[in-house]
Formats: sequence, structure tokens, C-alpha cells
Amino acid sequence: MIQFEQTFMNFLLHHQEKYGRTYHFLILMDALVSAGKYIQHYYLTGALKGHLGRAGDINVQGEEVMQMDQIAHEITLHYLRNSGRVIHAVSEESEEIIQINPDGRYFVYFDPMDGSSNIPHGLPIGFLFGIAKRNLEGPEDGHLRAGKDYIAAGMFVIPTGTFTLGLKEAGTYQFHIDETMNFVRPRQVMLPQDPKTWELSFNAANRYTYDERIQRWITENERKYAFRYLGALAGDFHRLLNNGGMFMYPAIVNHPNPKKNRPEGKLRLMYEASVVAFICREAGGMAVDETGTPILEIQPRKHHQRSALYVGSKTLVEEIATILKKSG
Ligand code: AFP
Repeated sequence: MIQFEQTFMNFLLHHQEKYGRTYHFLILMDALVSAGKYIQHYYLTGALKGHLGRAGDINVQGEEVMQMDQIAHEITLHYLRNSGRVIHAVSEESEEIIQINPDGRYFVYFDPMDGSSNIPHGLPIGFLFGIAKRNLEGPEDGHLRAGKDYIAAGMFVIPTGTFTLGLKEAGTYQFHIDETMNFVRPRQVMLPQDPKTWELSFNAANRYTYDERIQRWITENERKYAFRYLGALAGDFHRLLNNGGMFMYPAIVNHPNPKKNRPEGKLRLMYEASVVAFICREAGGMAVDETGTPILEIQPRKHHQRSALYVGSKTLVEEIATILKKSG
């Protein structure tokens, strides 16, 4: 018996109709989903084609390897340009802000291949993006938008074939890729309330480099939860959304080699922390930085700004925020 599935595009058309929205967002989303599928394809066939090595390596055909991150960046830019809807884009793979179309309607902030240490192993990586809309009431100055001003944020887990999209004040939905390369079977995701399935996710090797208050919290609480860490935010956050708990990448402030401290955190605010914070808010959770400030409230000063991140189930993140707001 054939099981007919609702496609992502059909879901989105209905969403736009229900909320009286324009077709412009559909065109932009079509571009991002096309990019997601192409990146998925390149990643799946990358080992055979020799794309999973480091840039500068020579593959079996004797050609110089183009890094997967760079391929993913080029694919995404191609589709964003083609959409005609994007004013400028910020990409993890580009030093500068990429000016695209002054008459566009949206800003897109993206990381086309997040979790690069997984690439040589063909393990899951992420393609993360946040979208903000231009000022439609008056002149647009092109300033960088805080997460609270995003209208949508999404994440592809590649090559697993899952796509998660948070829509402003309308929830978070997950889709799976099918054999025809369509994302199908929308399912609304809410973080589970019951702590029974909650997990903690952080790089345990960094544990003793965190602020003492965070170290203390870990010691007092870790036995209550299972522990999982993949090293690619999309994969770790995907688990978290379904199981609940907290992912954290705290500031590094007690490294034995002070030069290796990262008081501002490691993750990027605009296309990592704010993306998962937005998706998480729409799924009933929250996210804060090292000062306990909600990630979505942080106004970026520069496009590659970093931030510490605590994201997940509200009670856990609120507990951490209270600790961080008290002086050490
Ligand atoms: P890379 O893309 O440089 O591997 O960084 C991935 C990432 O930004 C995020 O996806 C992970 O959660 C985090 O960094 C992993 O960092 P550690 O390797 O320090 O644990």
C-alpha cells in the first residue's frame, strides 16, 4: 500500500495561506531547501569523489580537493542569488557580508557546513540558517538583526536527511527526506516536559575550563541525566529537541594555558546560537549566554560574533541563567 505524504512545500503553502503571508518567503524557502538537498547529495557522494578531505589535498583522480565547506557555501549562495529575494547574506565561509540584491526582502545568516570535524568520517554535520525581513515601513539600513527579529530559522542534519524549521510564533516542525528527495511528513516538535528523557550535551574535555559556578552545577546535577555529545551542533541539538535537557557550550575561562581561554564563547551568534535559540523558543524552550541574557535579545555588533550558549528545556536553562546572573 502506498503511503502518500504531505510535502514540505505543501505544508508551507498552507502555512502562508493561513497566516495571510506572501509568496516571497516561499521562493526563499524553496531556494534554501534546494541548497539543503544539493549539499546532502554532495556529502553522500563526497567520499567517492574525494570531497571529504582537506582543501589542498590531492584526490584519487589527482585533482585538488575542494573542501566540502566551500562546496556547501557555493551551492547555498547560488540558490540565494537565484531567488532574487536576498539583500545580503552572512556565511560562516565568507569573511565579508555578501551583498546580493538591494531590492531583496530578506537577510539570510547561514553556516552551510557546521561540525567540520565530522566531515572526514562522513558523520552528521549541519546546515543552519536564520532569516530576517527588511524594514517594509521605511528606509532599510541593513543592520544586523538580533535573533528576536528572525522570522524563521532552520537546520538540516546531513546526511541523516532531517530538516527542522522554526516559524515565528507558529511553532517548530520536523521533516524527513524521502526517496524522491522531497522533505515530507511534517511533525510539530515540543520539548518534552518530563525530565525522564532529558540529556546533557557538552564537550566534557572542556569541563574544568568553565566558570567555577558551571563546574559546580555539573557536579551536582550530572548524575540525573544521560550524557550525549556528537561535536556538531545540529546533531546534538536535534537529539535535544526530541529528548529535552540542555546543550551547552560555556565560555572557556579557566584554561591551563590562558591564551586558549574563550571568554566570549566559541559558537557564532548569528548563524549558530541564534538559530537554535529561535527553533528552541518555538518548541517551548529557551537559550541564554554566559551572562544569563536570552540569546535572542543579543544585538550583534559584528557578523561573526561569538557567544557562549546554554539551550534547551526551560527549567534547566532558567536554573543556569539564575546562577550566571549572580556575581561569581
Ligand atoms: P566546527 O565546524 O569548527 O567543527 O565547529 C562545530 C561547532 O561550531 C558546533 O557545531 C559544535 O557544537 C561545536 O563547534 C563543537 O566544538 P568542540 O569541538 O570544541 O566540542
